[in-house]
Amino acid sequence: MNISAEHKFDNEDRVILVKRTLPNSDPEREENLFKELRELARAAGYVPVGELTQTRYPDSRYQLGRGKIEELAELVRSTGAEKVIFYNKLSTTQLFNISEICGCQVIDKFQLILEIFAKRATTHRSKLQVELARLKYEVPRARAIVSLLKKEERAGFMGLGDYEDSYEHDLKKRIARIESELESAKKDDESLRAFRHMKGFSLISLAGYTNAGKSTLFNAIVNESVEVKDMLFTTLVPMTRALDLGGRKALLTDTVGFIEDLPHWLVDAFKSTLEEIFLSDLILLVVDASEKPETILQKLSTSHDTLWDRIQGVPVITVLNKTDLLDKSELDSIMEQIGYMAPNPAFVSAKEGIGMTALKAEIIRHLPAWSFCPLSLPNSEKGMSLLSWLYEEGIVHRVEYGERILVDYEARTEIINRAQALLEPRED
Ligand SMILES: Nc1nc2c(ncn2[C@@H]2O[C@H](COP(=O)(O)OP(=O)(O)OP(=O)(O)O)[C@@H](O)[C@H]2O)c(=O)[nH]1
Ligand SMILES: [Mg+2]
Repeated sequence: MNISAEHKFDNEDRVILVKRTLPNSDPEREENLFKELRELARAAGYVPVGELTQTRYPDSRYQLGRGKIEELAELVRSTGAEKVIFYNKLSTTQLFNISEICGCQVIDKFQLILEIFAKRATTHRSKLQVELARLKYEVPRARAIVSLLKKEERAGFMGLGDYEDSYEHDLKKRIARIESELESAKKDDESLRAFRHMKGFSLISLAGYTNAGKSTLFNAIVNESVEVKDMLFTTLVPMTRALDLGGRKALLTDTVGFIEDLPHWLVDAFKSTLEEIFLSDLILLVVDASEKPETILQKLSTSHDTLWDRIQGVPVITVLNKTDLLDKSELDSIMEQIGYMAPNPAFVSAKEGIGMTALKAEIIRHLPAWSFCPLSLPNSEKGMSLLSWLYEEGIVHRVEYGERILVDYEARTEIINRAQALLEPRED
């Protein structure tokens, strides 16, 4: 595998990917699951330098057979890998034994997913949620780790009984603290959205499965657009760029990819990393058009299920990406099969920059309409609170305090309509 020029990871740790497969399992499905592991490792910023699989029932001490583990240890040595990533869930005993033999850190798929979420969590709330999932994953292991160390009679672990209690106690205390912090964190994120709207930005996010090409499309759109220099946003949310789209200011955000078959304890953390999407004015749902139509359909349907209950009224543009890998008749055949779920998709190749002009026009067309309007508010406590709401939702160009408060105001049309409706009874 070429690990030189084309990869630009911020992590670059070399890893070995490992999967144990049950006898009699479907080889095509197994290959897809391994592919998913490669994509997850890539998404976390790792560079896979070796792969190992074995077909057998799980071994309670090593997950794989003892001989295979020796082979893995040799592979770690010869490639200089810094970490081993197992597709299979590992017990604490297995983690401990394998890392002893391989002489490096060992993690399983769930810890890998947690690492990805931790990297992608942008809001305070989503960071807390990811940390919470991590601590909860740790609790059942805490006791096991301590008893393993005891059994091995590690030096330096005197008074382990106390240590055991305090470690678990400490984890539980941290969990309780985060849970209570989460209660109040919601407000911060909502005020972040208000703050962006206040400066006249519409919020656009890129959603879709891992490997669909969201980040490539993100870069393609940024390259094709004029960037609005706004350091503040870039600092607040690293995966966000401020753009000028045909005179309209927008914040484009790349998000973490959807992942299939998440265990229930990871779902809250996952959804919290999607918070950016739920706060958006427009969603670009990116789909890899080079996959089989059945796969595309199934991914579209899972994406809709994930998004639907939280995004009522928010327009979604389905973007069929990687069209450079297909010819016209293949595209037609895909559309025949998936057209009912994505009636008017944008066809692009983010990599080749094809279809970008049409996509941009489509984006601009779907941005929530803004309008300009002079408003006259009563100069009272009620008027002042209405004014502060106006500040949150749009741009106050001019404000003049007199018998009434006169405001030159620009905002989403929906906000102007609401403001006018609130003012009407007082106009009589
Ligand atoms: N042929 C082709 N490959 C593409 C295109 N867009 C992206 N890719 C490739 O698809 C792979 C995944 O692209 P990314 O942009 O990293 O995908 P992503 O959706 O951001 O993935 P995650 O961040 O892991 O969720 C990369 O190898 C890209 O080079 C395209 O239009 N055509
Ligand atoms: Mg990406």
